[in-house]
Amino acid sequence: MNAKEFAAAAGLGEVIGAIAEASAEIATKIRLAGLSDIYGAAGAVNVQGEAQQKLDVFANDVMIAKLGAVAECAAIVSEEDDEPVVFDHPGAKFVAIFDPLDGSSNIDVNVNVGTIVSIQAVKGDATATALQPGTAQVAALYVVYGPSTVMVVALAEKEGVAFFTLDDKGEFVLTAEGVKMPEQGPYYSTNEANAASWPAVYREYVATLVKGELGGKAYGARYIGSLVADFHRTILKGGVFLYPPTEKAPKGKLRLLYEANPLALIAEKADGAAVNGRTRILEVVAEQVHERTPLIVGSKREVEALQQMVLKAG
Ligand code: AHM
Ligand code: MG
Repeated sequence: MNAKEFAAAAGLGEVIGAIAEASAEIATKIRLAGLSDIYGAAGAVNVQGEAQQKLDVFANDVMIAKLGAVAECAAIVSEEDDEPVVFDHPGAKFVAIFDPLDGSSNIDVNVNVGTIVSIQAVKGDATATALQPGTAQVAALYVVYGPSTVMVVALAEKEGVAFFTLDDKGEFVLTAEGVKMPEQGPYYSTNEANAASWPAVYREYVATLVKGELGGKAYGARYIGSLVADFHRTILKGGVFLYPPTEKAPKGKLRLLYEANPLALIAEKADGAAVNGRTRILEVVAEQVHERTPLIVGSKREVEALQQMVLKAG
C-alpha cells in the first residue's frame, strides 16, 4: 500500500497523495541540490546561467501546485506565505497547513530537513479553519529527507502512526503501521546554548535527566537543529525534544500551527505527549496563523515530568 491509498481509505481523498507527490519532487531536488546549484540565495544566477530558486521556495511552490490540483483542498497556509492561498474548489473539505521545508539552515551542509503538514477540516474561511485547535486536526504528517526519505502519518481516528518509505519510482510505500514510541528514552534534544536564558525550571529539568534522576539512567544529548530529524529520532528511540522560551524568543521559536500541532498529534497517536510547558499543545487556541510556541514533545514519561515541574514552579 502507498501513502495515497492509505489516506484515501481514511476518507482524506487525494490530499495526502498530493503531498506525497510534492515530497517526492522535493526529495529529488534536495538529493541533486549540488548539481542543480540550488543552494544559497534566491534571485542569483547559477553557472549555467539559469535563475536559482532556493530550496524552500521550490518546496513551497511544488506543495501549492500539487494541492491546488486537488478538488478536496480548499486552501493552504504556509510558513512561506503571510496569507492563506485559497483555491477555487467549491465544497472542498480540507485545509493543509504546512512548513514546506523546515530546518533550512541545514540544507547547505547536507543535513536532514523536513516537510511538516497539519490537515484541518474546513470550518469557516481558510484562516478560521487553520486557527482551530490541534485537537480538531483530521491528520498530520511529516517527511524527513534523510539517507532514506520517510513520511510519517497520523490519523485522528487511528491509534499508532504509519511510516512510508520513498522508493526509486517516486512512491511512498507503507513500511510500518501502528507504530508507538518508547514510553521513556535515552536522549534529550535541545539547543543547550540557550540554557542561560531559559526559565530556571528548564535548566533544573535537564539537570535531572543528565543526573539520571528520572528513571535511574543518565540521559545523553542529541541535537541536529532540524526539528523533523530531531523529532524522528525521538519517536524511534524515545526521549524528549524541547525548545523552551528564551529571552530572545519569550513565546518560543517554533510555530504552533505547522510545527507544534502536527508533531503533537503524531506524538500522541504514538503514545507520546506534547506540551507548551503548562498546557497540552493540541488544546492551545491560536490567535494568529504564524504564532509561536514553546514545544516540549516526546515520550510520555519525560514530557509529563517536565509539565509537573513547570506547574509546580508556578
Ligand atoms: P526554520 O523554520 O527557520 O528552519 O526554524 C526552525 C528550526 C527547527 O527545524 C529547529 O528545531 C530549530 O529551528 C532550531 O533552532 P536553533 O537553531 O535556535 O536551535
Ligand atoms: Mg520551520
